Order: sequence, then C-alpha cells, then structure tokens
Amino acid sequence: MCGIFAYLNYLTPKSRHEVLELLLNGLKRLEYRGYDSTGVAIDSPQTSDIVMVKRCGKVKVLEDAINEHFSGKEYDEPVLTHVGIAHTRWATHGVPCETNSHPQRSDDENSFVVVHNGIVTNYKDVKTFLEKRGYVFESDTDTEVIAKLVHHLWKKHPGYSFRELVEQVIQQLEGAFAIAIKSKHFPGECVASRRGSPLLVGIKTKTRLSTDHIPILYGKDEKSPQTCEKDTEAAKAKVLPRTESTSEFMPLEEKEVEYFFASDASAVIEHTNRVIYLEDDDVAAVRDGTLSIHRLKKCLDDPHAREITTLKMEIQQIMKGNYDYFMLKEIFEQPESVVNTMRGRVRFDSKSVVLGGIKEFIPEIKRCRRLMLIGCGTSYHSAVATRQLLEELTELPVMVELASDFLDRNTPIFRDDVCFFISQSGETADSLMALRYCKQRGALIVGITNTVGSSICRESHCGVHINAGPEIGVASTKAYTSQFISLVMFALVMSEDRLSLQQRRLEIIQALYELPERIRQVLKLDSQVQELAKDLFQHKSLLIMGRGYNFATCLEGALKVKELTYMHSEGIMAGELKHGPLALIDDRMPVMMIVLRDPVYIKCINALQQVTSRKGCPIIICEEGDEETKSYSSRSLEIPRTVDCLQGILTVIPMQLLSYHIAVLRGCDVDCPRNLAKSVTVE
Ligand code: UD2
Ligand code: GLU
Ligand code: MG
Repeated sequence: MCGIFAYLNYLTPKSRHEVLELLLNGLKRLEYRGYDSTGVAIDSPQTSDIVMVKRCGKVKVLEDAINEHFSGKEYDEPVLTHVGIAHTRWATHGVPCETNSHPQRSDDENSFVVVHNGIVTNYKDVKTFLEKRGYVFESDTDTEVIAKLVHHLWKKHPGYSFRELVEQVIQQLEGAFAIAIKSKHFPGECVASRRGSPLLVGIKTKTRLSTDHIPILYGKDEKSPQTCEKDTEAAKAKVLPRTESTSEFMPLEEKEVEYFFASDASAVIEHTNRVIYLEDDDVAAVRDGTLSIHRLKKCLDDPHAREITTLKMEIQQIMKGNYDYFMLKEIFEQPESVVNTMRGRVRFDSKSVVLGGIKEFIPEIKRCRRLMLIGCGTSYHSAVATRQLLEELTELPVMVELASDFLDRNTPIFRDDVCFFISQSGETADSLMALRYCKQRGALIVGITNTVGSSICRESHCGVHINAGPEIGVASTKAYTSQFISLVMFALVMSEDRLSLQQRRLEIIQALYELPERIRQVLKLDSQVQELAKDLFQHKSLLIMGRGYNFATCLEGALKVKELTYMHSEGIMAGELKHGPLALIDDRMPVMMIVLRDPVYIKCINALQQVTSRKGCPIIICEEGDEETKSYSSRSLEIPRTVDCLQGILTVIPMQLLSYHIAVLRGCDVDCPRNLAKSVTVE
C-alpha cells in the first residue's frame, strides 16, 4: 500500500509546471508510508493525449525525470481545467520497475490511466477475460486489469459516463483498493473509489463552501461486463435512478474549485482543511467542476450524504521541525503525547479515570467471558506489555493474539468475548480482517486507534482514540507508548469499584501523573545511548533480555532494531535462557538486559549471572542508583523508578533511541526503512 495523490483544477488556471509541482509535493507528503517507485500522468500540451513519467526509487528521482521531460515553454502556459494523477507504489505484484509503476494504462494510447493502492485478488480471472478479448498486458501488476477493464467497457458502452464505467469496473474487482482514474476521452474528469484502502477528497474553493454535505446518489445495477446491455439510455437510467433525496441535496457545485484525491490528510492539509473521507464502494466523480458521490445499492440505514470534515491538523504537526528525522521528533514528543492520551480521561484530582469512547459499554465488558487483544507488530507488543496488568485489574482471562495467526487458526470466538483491535493507522489489513471475523461471530469490538475516521474506528462498536498525534516515521514510537497508556487506563476503569484494588489503582494513577517528567529524564540518556550505539553498530546481532513487565520492551526493542538497522535482533524472555538462547552467549555477542527492582528482580539477577558466567558482558538497563545491579557490568543505563506496570514505557525509550542511533551510524533511512510501509493495508 502506498500513496495516491490526484489533483483537479476547474476554472482555476494552472500551468502544467504548477500542476506537476503540486503532484510531486503531494507524493512527498505521502513518502513516509513507504514505497519503491513512483509515477505521474498529466495532459500533453501538444495533443489531447495523456503523458506519463514513471520511475523506480524515490520521488526525487521522479522529480529529476520530470524536469528533464517537461521542460518546454508550453508547460508554462496556464490551463483552465486539468486533471493530474500521481502515485507511490509499494510493489505487491511484480518487481519495482518502470513498467510496473503506476499509472497503469489501458492501451498504447493511454486512453485510461489508473493509480491503485491495495491488491486486486481476482486479477488473474479478469486478465484471462480481457486477454480473450485481445488485450495484451505489459506489466506484472494486478492493477493493469483495472485500466484495461475500463477500456473494454468503454468500447462496449460508448454512451456510458466515466463514472458509470468505473462503477461497472469495481463490481468486478475483489480484494482491497483505492483508485483514481483519468481518461483522454473524459478530459477534465476524475473518478475515484475505494474498498478497504483509505482515500479522501479534499475540496478547495475561494469562497466558503456552499454546503457541508455531499449527497450520496444511489442506483441499482446488477449488470456485469459479460451481460451489459446495448441500449445505453436504458442502461444509464438503470445505473443511476436519482433517489428522492436529490431534491434536498444537490451535488457540490462550485464555480472555481480545486479537488484533491489522496490516501491521507497529510497530503492535502497544506491546500485545504475541508475533506470527505470516502467509504468502501463509494464512487466519487468530478465532472464540470461538480463532485458527486455514488453508491450502487442503498441499504436500510445508509446515510443520505457524506459529511465534509474540517481537519484540525496543523501543517507544523506533520513537519519535522528541528529534528533530522520524524522518528527522532516523535521519540522526543513522548512527554507530551502521553499527556494528550490521558487528557480529559485521567482526573488526577479525583483519582478517577473516564474513557468517553467506551463508558457505556463497561457494564457489558464486565460481563464478558474473556478479553482478547489483537494486533500486529508494535501494536501487538503494546498488548503483551499490558496483559499482566489487565489480568490483575479485570480478573478476566486475557488472550493476546497476532492478527494474522489468529485468523490462520480460525480461533473460536463467542458472543460473550470482548475483542480489542489495536492499530496506529486503524487500517492494518490483518487486524481489520480479524475484526470482521470477530464481529461476525457476535463479539463486542473495541478499537484502540490513533486515526479518527479510520476503518477500525468505524467498524468497531466503541473504542479509544490514543490521541498521540500524527505519527509519520514508519517505525512506531509514540503510538506504542500511547497504546500502552490507553490499555492501562482501560484496566483502571474496569477496576474502579473493586475495593481490594483501590490501593493499587492509586499507586498507578500517581505514577501516570509523574510519567511525563520520568520520560523527560529518560530522554536525557540520549547521548549515553548514542555512545553505546557506537559500540554496537558494526555487530551482526543484538539480544535483548528481560521478563515480566519488561518482556514486551525486549520484543519491541528487537523489532525497532530489526526494522531500522537491518541488523538481526531478538527479544528473549529471560526465563527461557537455559532452554536454548544461552547457547548464543559468548564474550562477543552483544546483549542488553533489563533488570529492574520489581517482583521478578531475583529471577532477572539469576539470568544476568548465567550470562556473565558465560563471559557475556551485557549492557544493563537498571534503576537509578541501583549500584548492586550495575556492578555486574561496565555498561549500564539508569532509568528513574516508577510503578512496576509502567516500567515498560520507560524501558522502551532507550531501545527506541538505540535503534535510531545505530540506524544513523549504519547509514539507513530512518523514516522509511527498506521494504516497509507505515500502514500495512495488504494481508
Ligand atoms: C471525545 C472527542 C474529543 C473530546 C471528548 C470530550 C472525538 C474523536 N473525540 O473523546 O475530541 O471532545 O470526547 O469528552 O470526537 N471509537 C471507536 N473505535 C475506535 C476509537 C473510537 O468506535 O477505535 C469511538 C468511541 O466509541 C467514541 C468515539 O469514537 O464513540 C470517540 O472516541 P474517543 O476515544 O475520541 O472519545 P473521547 O470521549 O475520549
Ligand atoms: N498491487 C499493486 C501493485 O503491485 C499496487 C500496490 C500499492 O498499493 O502500491 O502494483
Ligand atoms: Mg466505531
């Protein structure tokens, strides 16, 4: 999954150079999502054709190619109305190369060109269908079938509008997609749709918008390409019978207007803060400067209109500020982001906790048979980190699951289960699939997401927004600590009326109050961590050991090291040492050990001794002033004391910093690690 950015100017003159600059800028804003190749399509200044430039590698490479390709004077002449589409691709079908980059096209003449995020799972069948009708495929992508299928339908049904053609096409597609399409036969028009992958429309007008809703036009249509009717007038009428609501709402009609189609808000926020988040199977079409949204069928409680949302996000929020990398900025933001997560929820004066998003569901949750925490990667680790506290404070069985494995196992789910889905983006495909699986089986679905309006947020019955602010670095940092705190707050809410747990709750609430200051103290270790990174960066491997409340830090720390530095790293449960991993220890193997004064301290010391007696020389993360523990090694990092169940927040920060510094020393791209994407919206 990666990025779509399309730009349409209507009666707002722009030169092609300006359009290209806008498109490139949009792609740059989406870069953080991870990608391997790029491309753009605009109208040719000489003919009615569409011209495309595609490149492997970074947006910068595309920019250079564009400067070379589109240098003539004709590119400076303003055009009244124009449509440009652009894409960053994260290859799923076919290697990253120019031919496989998007836009993908329908034919040699670039009649229809499409940019696509996601995967068309039935592309083989569609391809066979089209090949039988004479289409010759040039790429290895699944996407190419979309462009060719629109073309096929256009030839068959010359009377169809662009939007009707796309409606027909998406009915034939299975899998997940967000698409934007441009055609030389429909100049000045752009059609976009989504199913499973995010897509929004940004609207920019000179004057205030005349409406804050876009009506949804519903139409029935059971046709498939094989059975499409010849009679276009009749077919058209069938495709879009106007509903009664059309008299109340008119499509958005503005005189001078610019539209943006983008995978996320960060790409449009510098142009406009008025956006519409499209829903699955919406078809958004702009024609003659008018935006309309269509759906094929109307279900009972489908809405009449899509709301135009005003984004509150500030451009600065998505900028790097004085930091070299977004990741570093986000690590250092944690004293504030944890406060934002708790704001309005933890009342320090009355020592109470309220989660507005799930308040009404608490009685139901209390009656449940078990809690299931489901996520992938870092989000999964936040579940591992808080499981023990949840068990303690809810007195319920708590299962922690990786979404992909959970689905592979067809895990039994019951009506009295409560399933939490944890995802920064709220779009993680595996988690979303698992969510739908559990929802079908009648479980209560609770989302823990950072993205208002995301799929998980919408499809969950209730949930908690972690409010960590936009996270741009591909490697998650502040979202982890905020997910962690959200789950801790949930545990506190669940134990509110348990008399026997009051002392414990007060201790945790007090520690939450002190947390931002403690995090600031940990961040002061930065230069010490940087020195350690110099010792470690040329090694092949790093083992990270701990247990109890800190085991999750080991897993999360190892994940950070792997994803950022491409070094091997493993989080090891210290209790498992003698069951195998001890064999890895010698005087050269880099080891980190987390040894804090908590209920498993003695066991951790045992593990430490097992390591040092094999000549291992671990770097120890211990509590401030703990001379005894420090004496086991020449290298240590001291972190401030906090309540046991929140230690994981403080111990993970040195690991975030360490992986960052090792990555910089190894010359890795910190914000966009190779082969990875910010939100994984493919299974
Ligand atoms: C809400 C407002 C917040 C502020 C506060 C005042 C939003 C997004 N939040 O915060 O701005 O006005 O009230 O008390 O407007 N939800 C899901 N799935 C998820 C996450 C959330 O369904 O994965 C639902 C949740 O059940 C609730 C809504 O989204 O209905 C907002 O959740 P929240 O956590 O932002 O709620 P709250 O009360 O902290
Ligand atoms: N599946 C498409 C491809 O491999 C699109 C991948 C993407 O989301 O960038 O080209
Ligand atoms: Mg919801």
